[in-house]
Amino acid sequence: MYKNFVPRVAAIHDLSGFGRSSLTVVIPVLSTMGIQVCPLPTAVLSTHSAFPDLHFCDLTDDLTPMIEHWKRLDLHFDAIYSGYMGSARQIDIVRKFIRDFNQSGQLVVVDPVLGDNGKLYRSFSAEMVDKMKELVCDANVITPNMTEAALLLDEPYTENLDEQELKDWVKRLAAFGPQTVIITSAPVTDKRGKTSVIAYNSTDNRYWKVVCDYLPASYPGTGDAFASVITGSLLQGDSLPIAIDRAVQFISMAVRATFGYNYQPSEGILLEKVLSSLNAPVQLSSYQLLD
Ligand code: PXL
Repeated sequence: MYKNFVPRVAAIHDLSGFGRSSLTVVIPVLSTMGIQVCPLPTAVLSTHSAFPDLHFCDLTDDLTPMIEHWKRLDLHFDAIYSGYMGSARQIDIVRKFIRDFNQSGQLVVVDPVLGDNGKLYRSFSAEMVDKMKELVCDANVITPNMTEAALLLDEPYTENLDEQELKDWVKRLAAFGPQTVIITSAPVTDKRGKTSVIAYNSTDNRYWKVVCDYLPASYPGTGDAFASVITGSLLQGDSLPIAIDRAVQFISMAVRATFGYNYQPSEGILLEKVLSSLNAPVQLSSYQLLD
């Protein structure tokens, strides 16, 4: 069997030059965690899409020739990890990539990037939502935020779901195909000033929850950092609740490192200040098993 000396990930995300999202977050996080990142860029943008007047180069027509070259090189990937798509049409190409590069024991993480705070990201349409519903079927692990979970389930966006309803959402998302569903920015209706991550693994039928403090700020790219830590942690052999704990702690630390400055949130979390913490052993773990 083929073995990479360092775990290798095919990272199918856009490259946004400014604003700390997508590949400019995925690469440093996974490299710091000792994982080789091979980017397959879905688009090149001057900035992420929250800035006005950005320049956008769609790479849909370049993906297949790039993938064909990788096939000629007979590359093997321990994980395939996708995020922001440059077009809805790309999703069929990415699905074929997942089929063609499939190998046993491979991790397939799909972060179904569609929107945040109840809204679709600029430049996305209902067609992107429909295609994303197909892409999540091919994953082992998906990491939607509440907005994306609602869009995938055709539910209205709400911040008022209780724990039982959140358990229903993760289970319904697992019915699309992925064994593991992790919903971020999930509400904690019985505690003020808190937010949570809720997860479900269909192979052992267990639900997990990690609660953390909510700070009133929203930084683009935190979802990318979260899903990247999950990918790195699972590749390092961590259990699902430990992977979630590590990702929550990393994001909390990054948000706290950023929040105290008088700073434009659109520039993203100050990732560079906290990257090295990814090398520290898990210090304190706060996950709960839900009944
Ligand atoms: O963080 C998700 C993301 C990725 N890529 C681009 C984005 C966003 C969110 O705004 O605009 C281009």
